[in-house]
Amino acid sequence: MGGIVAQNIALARHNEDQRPRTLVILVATCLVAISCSSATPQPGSETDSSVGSEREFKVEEVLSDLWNPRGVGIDKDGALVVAEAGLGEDAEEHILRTGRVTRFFDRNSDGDFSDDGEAERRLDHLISFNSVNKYETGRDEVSGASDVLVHTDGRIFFSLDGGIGDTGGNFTLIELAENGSLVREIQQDSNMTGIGFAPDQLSIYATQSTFNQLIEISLFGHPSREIATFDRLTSGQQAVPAGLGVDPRTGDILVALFSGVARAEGLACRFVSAVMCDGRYLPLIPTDSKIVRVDPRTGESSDEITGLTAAVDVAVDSRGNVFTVEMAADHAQLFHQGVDLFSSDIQALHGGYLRYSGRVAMYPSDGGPERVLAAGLDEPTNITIGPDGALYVSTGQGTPGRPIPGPNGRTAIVGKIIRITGY
Ligand SMILES: [Ca+2]
Ligand SMILES: [Ca+2]
Repeated sequence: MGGIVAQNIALARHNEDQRPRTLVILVATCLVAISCSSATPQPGSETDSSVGSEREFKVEEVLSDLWNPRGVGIDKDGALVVAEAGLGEDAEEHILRTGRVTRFFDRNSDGDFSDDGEAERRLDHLISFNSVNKYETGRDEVSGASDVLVHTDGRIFFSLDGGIGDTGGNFTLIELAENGSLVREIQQDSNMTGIGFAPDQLSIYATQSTFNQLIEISLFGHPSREIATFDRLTSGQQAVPAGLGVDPRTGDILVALFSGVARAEGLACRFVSAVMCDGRYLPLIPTDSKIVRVDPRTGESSDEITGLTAAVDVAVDSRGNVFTVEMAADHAQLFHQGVDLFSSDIQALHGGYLRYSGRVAMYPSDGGPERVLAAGLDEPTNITIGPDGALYVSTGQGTPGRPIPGPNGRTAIVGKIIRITGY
């Protein structure tokens, strides 16, 4: 891990002339946040008979074998519009790039989206890269297509993280017509890990994880507006806003602050041995992550849910219930530099974050206790609430097919979307 620290510092210095020194480290961390993952569906840790008693509490897989599914939008027909960040191949050639946007429609109404003719590609060959070597993080984190929104008029918006190269960053909000044809690309200064419509759908809120900011993007060509810049967290690390959700009752924006790397000193050392409290970088401090509530008019923010670990997304339903996604419970087994994640004889390592330790929790609007709806998920990254209250969660962040330790021994990364109903 000391090596990673040194490399992070070296890279940060290398980039000093272009951007703030913290940027590279931040980027690395947010990429993690952006990613999605695969999960093995399993029952939630509790069943609740007092709520929704007419429906059975269910956690089921509705899509599998995806390449880093991230944002999910739902159109007026109930189809899922899914952004996949891709394989992380970092291809120069357009044709070799693997990010994509696909509409999945349950034509035969059997409850899944994986029958013949149910997938319609909207866009492919989108840029896809892995930060493990690009940003020298040692973590298997794929970036590219990030979050998706479907407007009530059918238009699709999605954010695309093209990464930071020698000539600067390449970050775009892309608008597609209902039929999938490209309408326009709106360039931004930073990645847009999470996006959400303002209640009137005339603008889009976006989290810029590399800048620790929340912004509002005009859909009428006006300049973007900064709503808030987030302070550092408990252990002195950057906030790194990841996903967001708009509260349909109030218009407030709830933002998941994933948290960035921290220096091993003071409070940051409470989960490491004394000998490791030597100023090195710690990729993740458990319980430092949180959800904040932001008033989009004033930019004022307040803590909504604290004590989380790697909170990567948040959503609010029409009754004010809040749902959170935590990507992993800790960091684990970073890769050495130059690792080939596609190699067939690569060891089964966690490779950045503890696999199968993500979870989805509900915080009832009546102030009742937290309810864990799904645990042991493999690096989940996004949550979307369907019109019927179904929760769609993207899982399986990382290089598809890479061997990893699973709950029952060696397994491989598979991108999936699970649905949680009857909670
Ligand atoms: Ca089907
Ligand atoms: Ca989301």
